[in-house]
Amino acid sequence: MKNSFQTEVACTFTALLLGLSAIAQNPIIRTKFTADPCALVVDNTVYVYTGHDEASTTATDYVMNNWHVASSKDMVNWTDHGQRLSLSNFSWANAAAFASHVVPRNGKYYWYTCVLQKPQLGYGPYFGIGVAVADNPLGPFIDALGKPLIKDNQTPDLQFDIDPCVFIDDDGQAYMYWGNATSNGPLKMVKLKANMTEIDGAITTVNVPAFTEAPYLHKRNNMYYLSYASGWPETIAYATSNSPLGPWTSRGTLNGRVSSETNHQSIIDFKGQWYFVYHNAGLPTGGNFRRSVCIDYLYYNTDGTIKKIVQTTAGVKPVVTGIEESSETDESPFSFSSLSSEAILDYETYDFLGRKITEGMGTKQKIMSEMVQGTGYVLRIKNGNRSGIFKVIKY
Ligand code: FUB
Repeated sequence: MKNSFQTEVACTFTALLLGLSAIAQNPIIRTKFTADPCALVVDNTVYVYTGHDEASTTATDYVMNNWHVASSKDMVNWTDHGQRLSLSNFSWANAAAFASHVVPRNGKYYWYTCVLQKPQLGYGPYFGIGVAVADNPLGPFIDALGKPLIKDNQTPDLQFDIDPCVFIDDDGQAYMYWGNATSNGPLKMVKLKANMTEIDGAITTVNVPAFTEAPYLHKRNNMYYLSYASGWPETIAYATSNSPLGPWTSRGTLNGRVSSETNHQSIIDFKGQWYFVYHNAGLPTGGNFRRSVCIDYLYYNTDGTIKKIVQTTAGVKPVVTGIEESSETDESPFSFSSLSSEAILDYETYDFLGRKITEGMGTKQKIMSEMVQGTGYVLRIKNGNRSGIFKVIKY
């Protein structure tokens, strides 16, 4: 029989465990094994497109036959939309539904994949890159070409044409990056035509140190960031440039080792906060071929470089599900929603009867976190050239 001290310890321990499990958001998908995330923001929703690890606990290689999608409006509550694309969508595919990337253009969604090609088709013995297209983020997706966009034999110095990432610059030019270091394979890049299903010009080689696979390009404040899996076991390294064509300045490690040998990232800005979406082997019975998608915060230094990712099991906090905003005065030189997430604001909030509710200093995220969902506020930002009065409704 327990004495009262033992009972108290047991209760405290149980409460601690409940508390920990309540805040552990990583991995974000727990009902299956998912890998190689590509995150995409569409309006108020984040979609995460993943590969699907189906290998058994004793497997010594990947078993990947299809790709899945999950979505969230707050980065914490995820809806699993299940399988949305599979090897069977590509008549020329043989096996290995490896990493993929989705990009929207002209009201359509283009899902770039890499798969082993059927050898009898003469495209080369290894991987090709395919593209499927749909009218909305969840599909149905169909093979846009009926053949690879990039065939293995188009890149004699690259054995594994895998891990496509497509980036569309502000001027509308699309670029695709892909590659894998097997047999010293390099990182490749080619421009895409506006139809997103044809290459535009020659395939070139991109020079970055210790490239392994998983290139990902994003842009912030006119700086281009090329992150990629590096070394083995992999870390995520990154380089910066003032052009998507380079030259690239190496910036070191962005994400250290994870619990799987592979490391694969996607980087998004959702409602003014940057996120690092990646995979590890964090689920029970997880491993190198049984991976799981996680999300942690990504922060920039003032010089535009990125702070090393802090991997957590707690994950990220829920974001407000949306704001509606209207400017109340002509003195507002900016919109509240367009403010950078790092800007420190001196602010006051009032209800619509003019009664002050809160005041303080902090980021947009701090202000929004103090607002009750579904409520309207008058927000007065007081600092200098960022002063303005807004009507903000959190919904
Ligand atoms: O998931 C299969 C392969 O593992 C991907 O294509 C690579 O990026 C690595 O994560």
